[in-house]
This record gives sequence, C-alpha cells and structure tokens, in this order.
Amino acid sequence: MPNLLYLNTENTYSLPSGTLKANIDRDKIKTSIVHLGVTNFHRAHQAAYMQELIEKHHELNFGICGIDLLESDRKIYNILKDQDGLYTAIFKNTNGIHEYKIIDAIVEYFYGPENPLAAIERMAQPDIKIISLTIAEDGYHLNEITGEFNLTHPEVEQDILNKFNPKTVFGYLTQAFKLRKNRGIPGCTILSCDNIKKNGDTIKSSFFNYVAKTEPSLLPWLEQNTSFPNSMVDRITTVTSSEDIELLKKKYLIYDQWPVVCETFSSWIIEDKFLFDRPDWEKAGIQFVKNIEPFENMKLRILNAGHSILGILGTLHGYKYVHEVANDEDFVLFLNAFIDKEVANNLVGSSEQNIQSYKREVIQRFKNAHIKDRLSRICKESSSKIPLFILPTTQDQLAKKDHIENSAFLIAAWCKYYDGEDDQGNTYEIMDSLSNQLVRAAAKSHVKPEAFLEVSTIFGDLHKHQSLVDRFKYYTTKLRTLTIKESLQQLSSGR
Ligand code: CS2
Repeated sequence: MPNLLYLNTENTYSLPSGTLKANIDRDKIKTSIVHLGVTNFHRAHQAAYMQELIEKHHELNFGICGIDLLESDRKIYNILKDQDGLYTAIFKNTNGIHEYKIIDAIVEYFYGPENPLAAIERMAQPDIKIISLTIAEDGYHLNEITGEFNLTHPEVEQDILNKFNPKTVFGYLTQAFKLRKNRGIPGCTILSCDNIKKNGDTIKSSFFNYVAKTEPSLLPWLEQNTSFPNSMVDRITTVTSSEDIELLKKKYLIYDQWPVVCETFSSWIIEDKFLFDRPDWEKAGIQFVKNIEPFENMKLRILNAGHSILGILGTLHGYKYVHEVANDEDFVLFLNAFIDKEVANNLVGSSEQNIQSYKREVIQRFKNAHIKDRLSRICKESSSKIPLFILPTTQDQLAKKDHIENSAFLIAAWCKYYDGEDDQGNTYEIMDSLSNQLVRAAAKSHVKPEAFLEVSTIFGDLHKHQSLVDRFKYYTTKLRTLTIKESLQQLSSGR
C-alpha cells in the first residue's frame, strides 16, 4: 500500500486538513482530568465529548491523562504511547454512514502495573480537578446481592497488604489522596462512568470502606475534599475488528493500530456536584440534573438488560451479532414483553410515554448492522451484569407479586447458556470470572433444576420465592427439549 502513515502527531501534519484531524496545537492542551481505565467506551464517549469541546469551543483546559491499571490494558497503553495518545473514532449510524475523527483529547498516559508510584503521583498533582473512571461492573468488587463493597475480594485483600503496589482502583485512589492531603493540595471530583446503579454513591461507599480499613485517619479529610456525582452514560461501543483497521488504511492511508468503533448516538447525564471547575460540558450536549435515578434506571433496565437478553437468547440460537437478534421478531417480541410487563411499572419517575419511546429507540439502535456488535462482548462477564441489569426487576416484581414469567424464562435460558452449545450444535466460549461455578451449577440443574438458582452469590435468596422457582423449573425443563426459538414462540402464543 503506498505511503501508509502510522498514526502519530508528526504524521498527522501530512494529512489533508479538515477531514480527519482538527487543526489543534496539542501542546496547548492542559491536563485536568485523570481517567482510570482507557477502555474503548471511554475513548468513544468521554474523550469524544472532550474532543468536541476542544474543536468547537477551544476548550484547552481539560485534557485527559489516561491511566490503565490492569495487566490486560498493556496493549492499549503501548498503542497510546506509540501514537502520542491519538486514535481514530469511527462513528457508524444505522444507515451505514460512517464518520471518522482523530481524537486529540488524551494527552498523557500512564500504565499502573509498570510503575504504580508514577501513576499515583500524577493523580496527586494539583492540576488534576477530576478523576473519572470506567473500570467495568466487576472492577467495583461489589457483592452481587447486597451491592456492598467486598472487602474480602482477593485483589482487595492483596491491596490491603501491598499499599504501594496496588491492583485495584481503591488502592490507587487511597495513596493519591493521602499524598494530596499531606501536601496540602485540595481534593477533587471522582466521576464514575460505569453502568452501575448510583455509580457515584457506589464508588464513594466502596472507596470509603476501603479507606476505613486501610487509612482511617484520611476519612475526615476525604469527606470534606471529594465529591462523587452520579452519572448515566450511553453509547454502544463495539470491539474493533481488523476490517475497521483495514478500512482506515484504504480510505485515508492511515495505520491506526486501534481505532474505536461506536454508534453515532451518545448520551451523558450527570449530577451537577463537582468540587471545583468542570468543563462546560453543556456545550457538547451533556445534561446536568439534580437526581439521576430515573434516567439511570431506565438505561440499565431497558438498554443494558435488553442487551443481556438478546445476548443470551441470541447466543443460544447460534447468532453472533446483536443486530441479527434484534431483527428477529421472536426475540424482539420477548424483549418487548419483558419491558412492558416487568420493567415498565418499576421505573419510578419516568412516564409511560418516555418508557415506550426510549424502548423503541433502543431497539432501533440494536438493529444497527453496521457497528457489528458481537454477542460475545455482551455475554462477557454476565455474572456481574445480570444481577445489576435484570435481577432488580425480578426482585421488584416478586415484591409486588406481579408478572415474573419473562424473568423466569430468561434465568432458565441463562442457565442453559452455561451448557456452552447453541441450537445449531456449535459450541461457544464462555468468558466469565465465575464461569466455573456457574457451569457446575448449570450441569447440576440437569438433575435438580433449582441448583442454578441456588448460586447465592448471584441470586441471593431468590430461590426462596416458590413462584419463581416453579416457573424457572418449568422453563428449564422446556428448554431442554425445545430450541430457544420454539420456546419463545410457545411463550408468546401463551402455550
Ligand atoms: C452493554 C453495554 O456491556 C454490555 O452489556 O450493554 O456495554 C452497552 O453497550 C453500553 O452501556 C451502551 O451505553
């Protein structure tokens, strides 16, 4: 291929101006945000919002320093280093129109596992006003049932013993804030951008629990010098494929080792309680509200739950992508029924009209064939997703003695998912940190169906609700003899 440009600052000067790369003097961007966990989602969402502020509103005071904390993040760290923090975002809408943009917003990057003290030092510098994070549901180390911080998680226990070589976000935050306090530097805002109910309150209580155990004398200072806004984040961001990398090479003669691919839709709603300055995010369409709960509940219980539902049921059928399942009426009927009969009446603060239009919009977004969102991405770590996205709905319905048919069916399908074979006779990989335990429970359920529901770290005391156990057993048995499609058809025809 002629004159292929490796993406880095110098090479961007050779790009035709205006199209892909905005004309920005990156040396002028000052860092004020540390972001922990430079995931695809962060690169497609928060960093893209910052890009808009930089490009359209000349906001140069809130550059991002990305810090990766996991061994598995080594690849993205090395690429960011190679590419001077630059990468391409590819936005794909439902009509197949793609937009490409080189994102300038990440101007520094650190890699915790290589040099934890350097990362902690950067977090402690006075120019940092916001520490945001995307560490995924399992990074919070919450007890799936109580939602409380799990102080006995092996990684947490390890951090308690190795304060200066932490693995968890809590270990990093504690040391950084200790430095800030000792040096007389003010605290800052901690902004969770994960799909967790009350994500700000949750990170606060986990962090404070951890500090109470490890550095109790820091707590009173932290109370005064930190703020934890809750936020709702939304943009479907897929796993980048080699075709996307090739596309950039062909179209722009650019070799970007890891572009990020997402839908054009994006939303971010935040509670406005920042300790110090924050970017004028309103200018980029971010909404600030007093109470996040209605927005967050609707997003987690419709979009994320909907994803998990299509992910599990679709995988059982043999589909590979979200859009394939979202275009199959049998599956969409189930999703509609779950939302209408079980989710909707628990969304306090949202009108029926809002719920219906959000549902329709979400299903349309799921149908986007161009982003090629893999079911394997959705099903990955579903042991930390189902308890956050689906089971709260089941619990609410049980408390009201209301309809639980779809919940019971779904849990039965989830149990079958751990058999690892789809209806076409093909096997699929199960990527879940609790897979051993769940595969064992699912195998046991062939003889004693309720064994799956008895995994108390996931289901708590749900197995004590006879109405759920009965319907779960019924569907587990059904799913052993019928395919997922046949079972869905029977369910929707009321047989
Ligand atoms: C998905 C989310 O991981 C999942 O299960 O539901 O990543 C989803 O794509 C985002 O939350 C969309 O905002």
